[in-house]
Amino acid sequence: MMVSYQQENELAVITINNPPVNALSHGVRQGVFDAIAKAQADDSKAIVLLCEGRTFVAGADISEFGKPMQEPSLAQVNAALESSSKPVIAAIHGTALGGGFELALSCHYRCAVESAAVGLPEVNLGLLPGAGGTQRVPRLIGLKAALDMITSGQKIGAVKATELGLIDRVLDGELKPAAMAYARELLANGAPLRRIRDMSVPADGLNEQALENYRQQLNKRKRGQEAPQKIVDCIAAAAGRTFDEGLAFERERFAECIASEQSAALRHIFFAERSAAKIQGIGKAVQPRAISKVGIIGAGTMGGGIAMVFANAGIPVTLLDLNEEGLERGLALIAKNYGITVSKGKLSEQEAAARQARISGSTDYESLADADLVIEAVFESMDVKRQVFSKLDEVCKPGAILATNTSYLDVNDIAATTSRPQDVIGLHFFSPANVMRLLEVVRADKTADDVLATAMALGKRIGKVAVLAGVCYGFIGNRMLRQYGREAQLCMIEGASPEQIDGVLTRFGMAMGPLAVGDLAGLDIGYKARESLTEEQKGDPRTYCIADALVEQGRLGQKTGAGYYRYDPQTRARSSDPEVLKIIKEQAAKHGVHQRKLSDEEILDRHLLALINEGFRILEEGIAQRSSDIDVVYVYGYGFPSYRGGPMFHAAQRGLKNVYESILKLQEQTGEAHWSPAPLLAQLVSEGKSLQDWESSKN
Ligand code: 3H9
Repeated sequence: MMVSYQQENELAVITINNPPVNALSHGVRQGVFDAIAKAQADDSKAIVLLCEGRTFVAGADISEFGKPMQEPSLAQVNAALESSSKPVIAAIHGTALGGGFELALSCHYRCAVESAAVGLPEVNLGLLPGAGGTQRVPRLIGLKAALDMITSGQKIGAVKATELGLIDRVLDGELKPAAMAYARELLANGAPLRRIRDMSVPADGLNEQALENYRQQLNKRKRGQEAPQKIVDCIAAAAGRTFDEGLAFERERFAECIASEQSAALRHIFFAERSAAKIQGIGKAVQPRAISKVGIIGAGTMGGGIAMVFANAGIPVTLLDLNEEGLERGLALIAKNYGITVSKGKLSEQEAAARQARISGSTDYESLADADLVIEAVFESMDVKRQVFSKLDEVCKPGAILATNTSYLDVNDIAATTSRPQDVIGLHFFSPANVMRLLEVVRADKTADDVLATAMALGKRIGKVAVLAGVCYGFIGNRMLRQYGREAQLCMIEGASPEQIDGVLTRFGMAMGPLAVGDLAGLDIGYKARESLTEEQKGDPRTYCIADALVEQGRLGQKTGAGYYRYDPQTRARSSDPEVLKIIKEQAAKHGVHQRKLSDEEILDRHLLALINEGFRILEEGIAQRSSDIDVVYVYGYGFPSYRGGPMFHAAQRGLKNVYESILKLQEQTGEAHWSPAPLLAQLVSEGKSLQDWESSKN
């Protein structure tokens, strides 16, 4: 039974129990609807609505979206709650999210334990609150606060929510007894039926112009996304229309969102993120190892960032660098970063100090003897890594997990330098490590199952999205990035400017264009890496000659004020540079490339198809467990627009046949070997199968 009903003296209690998150599946909606009807007929005087398990209702059941809706709808349930002739009190613990919070808003009073939070996160799924949220919230807290809450999708803690007026009472003590006492208090005081639908929107001075400004800001913050603008439309409707008209307007906008490709993509990413945490063949029986002390080797930007990630999650860290000065610099940078967060008002001074205190510096490997996990983040050289791992093998306690943060090197080779390859794993963080959400967990041939299980659980604990990858050059993300970067270079030498290429890709929704990213990272990195390669290993000179020419003229990117672009020394504002176009032309002439005008469509297609084709190879080779994992890597690590669902989802939406034929066409036009379609893609197209068909037949 998903919903139970009991009468306890003058109070009726409706309890929802639909693990894991009490989503509003059909059974829950029906159960609450029936219970409300029952409560109208008995001699109870007030109704308390609460949930079993870890949380109040976390929203509509997302897995039911796209299927025919079975009545009663959430709107019908909410109307029944709000029309109840007896006061209904929602009692919240955990999180009341989306439809769950809308359910609570249809009650006459809301109380919550202090640790609870409420929110309307629909925007993260390309949706808007579709069961009255956009109409009831402004009536409670005003238009401006409603806009901020609903367009951000952020959760609001119980205390703050009470200050705002979203919750009426923060409860002391255990949920149910405290909520019952609150209900009895309301009864004793003759509290009225407080129906939000009957309230008017408080005036908060938000006029047409302010609304327009808000829209423009949103356009920047949520570039390319449809749902945020529709949320503004709905909230404006709350001010200008009757409650019922507003509800009808909201319902129509919700229907548009749910049918949109953007929402389908964002829902795909929601479930993709959750399935990424699961490793095929490793069940719940495999217990993760306990991690309560972590060592990090290398106090550079990466090591320092990783140290902050653990300190932020409450885990003590020893940051080791053999170079005393390097260590001091690293610790000072960490202190500076915390200082910046405090000055932005995002962290209290006290909390920042507590986090910083969790990081201690050391120059002695012996200080890692009792660490449960050590992550190496030193210079990307196999010799250096080998030295580090043999040292770790000497000093670390048995059972400690030894991880490398390498981006490209072979984790099997690194593991082989130790006497315990089963404990060695890749943990590939992305820069800046304390900001980027992706964590590639690299499984070497001998990595033990419980080490993998630990890495996935740890990923969640430190707020990262962990994705499993196999060993190959560049793992999932950087291996695909290489193909993408190649197209950026080729498009340039063939005649596209950096602005055109970056413009096309940012309009598609990428967080940054590939050349702006190059300037940010520093063009010298690739240059130095190429220095140690043979001509053959470097590959086609057309794919790096422009970058090399820029570096040789001292244009290393943002840090030298010039790279593919020129940067203002004060503001860092970017502008195009005719000098770069000259360099590109020279290189084209030198390599016998005939320059022409490239269309935006061609540029976009070549970049996306390069990613997708490599994605299929990665999938077929088993480097990624599933296509949705590749999407998660690209969305969380490489700025691919989440509202397009990642490269593989995008490929499926475009149609595999179309993708295949477009790649074939490029192969015919260019004669380039890199445009040979991935065998798996060719196979699926010839068999008329989808990625899903292939994945389910494999499992
Ligand atoms: C909405 O409400 C629309 C309405 O306005 C209008 C309707 C007309 N449905 O995240 P976890 C599953 S839109 C179905 O690992 P946590 C999840 O897939 C919705 N399933 O746990 C996972 O399954 P599995 C607005 C859901 O403790 C399991 O539950 N609400 C839903 O880290 C555990 O999830 C939201 O957007 C769902 N709504 O975090 C809230 N939610 O074990 C979405 C979760 O098979 N949910 N599952 O992998 C969340 O943000 C987090 O799940 C939550 C718990 C914070 C609740």
